Amino acid sequence: MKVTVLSGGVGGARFTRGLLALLRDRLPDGVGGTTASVTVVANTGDDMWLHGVRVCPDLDTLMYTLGGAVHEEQGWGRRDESRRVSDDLQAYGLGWEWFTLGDLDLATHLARTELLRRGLPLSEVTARLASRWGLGVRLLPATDSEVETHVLVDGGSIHFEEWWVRHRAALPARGFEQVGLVGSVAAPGVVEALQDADVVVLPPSNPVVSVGTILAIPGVGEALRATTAPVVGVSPVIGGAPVRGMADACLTAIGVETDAAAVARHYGRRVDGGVLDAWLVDTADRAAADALRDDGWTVRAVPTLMTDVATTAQIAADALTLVDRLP
Ligand code: GDP
Ligand code: FO1
Ligand code: CA
Repeated sequence: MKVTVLSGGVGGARFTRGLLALLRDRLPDGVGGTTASVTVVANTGDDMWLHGVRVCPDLDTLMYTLGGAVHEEQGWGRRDESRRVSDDLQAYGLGWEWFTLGDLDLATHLARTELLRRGLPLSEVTARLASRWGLGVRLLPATDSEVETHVLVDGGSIHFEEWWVRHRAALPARGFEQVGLVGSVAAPGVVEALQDADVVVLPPSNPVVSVGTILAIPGVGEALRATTAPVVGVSPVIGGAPVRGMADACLTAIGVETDAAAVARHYGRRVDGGVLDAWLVDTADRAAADALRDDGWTVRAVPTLMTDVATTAQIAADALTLVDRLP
């Protein structure tokens, strides 16, 4: 049983943690053993160089969440974190003004940067970092190329993280641009993970700047459209709003309503040239489910709030059931 997940940070990481719990429960030989393997393709559009170190927020959120080290309430970064380095840098009048890099997190960025400077591609660096944590998944960056999401705002464009964290997505955005996209290629293993999968899952990640950016990498969207595996998505929008974060600002910027049915139609059905075969929405969105079903969609409404791992495992089970892939 091969499962491939296209993931952003917090939403995708929490979903994958539940998926792993489900597979461990249902497949006694264990995930990573003979019966199941999970590949997570992570968004790298949020990555940036910050004062000399390479920061990969979504890869790290996945690594810390699946490795049991995430700051649970925050959703990103390390638990039991401190800020001594950052604070001491401020004393020199330097430091990261609007982006907090904790001391333990900084070790990840330093290690990554060291390995990148030795000439290793990000995919190999990621495998090296991930090996420490025993994640139970193969973690792949969408691309080894530096493709960074920038936001088109009045007067120019800024890095996505500056828009999201510094401005809390409150600066009106006219759209998004993937700087470095031309000439970029999917990281080794990404296209194969889609081609060879038994099922592909679009978890409740940001459809625009997480999943959208992964799909924009040349070859990735094409591989998803062409795979023989069923593709099932879980709505990140519940009752007309994102569960956390400002994904509504991203959707508005590209002219998509913040609504579970609108997000599904934005992804599109594969029979119509889109990327989905089935769509799981929350019970709060039964009306959206009905409207989609009337249009021929395979859709179901279930509780989709990822409140704990067991509840999330049930969401993963519901997603796999919808495309007849529950092991
Ligand atoms: P980010 O990179 O940290 O922003 O994380 P992702 O791109 O993976 O996911 C962000 C999306 O996950 C947001 O749009 C949230 O609305 C959605 N999300 C977060 N928690 C939940 C949840 O419990 N249930 C559902 N359905 N969506 C969630
Ligand atoms: N999110 C914040 O809201 N503030 C931060 O200072 C911040 C720092 C940070 C450092 C490392 C990292 O891996 C993630 C970090 N995030 C921070 C979260 C994250 O970058 C964003 O919430 C997502 O990428 C949005 O998609
Ligand atoms: Ca992100």
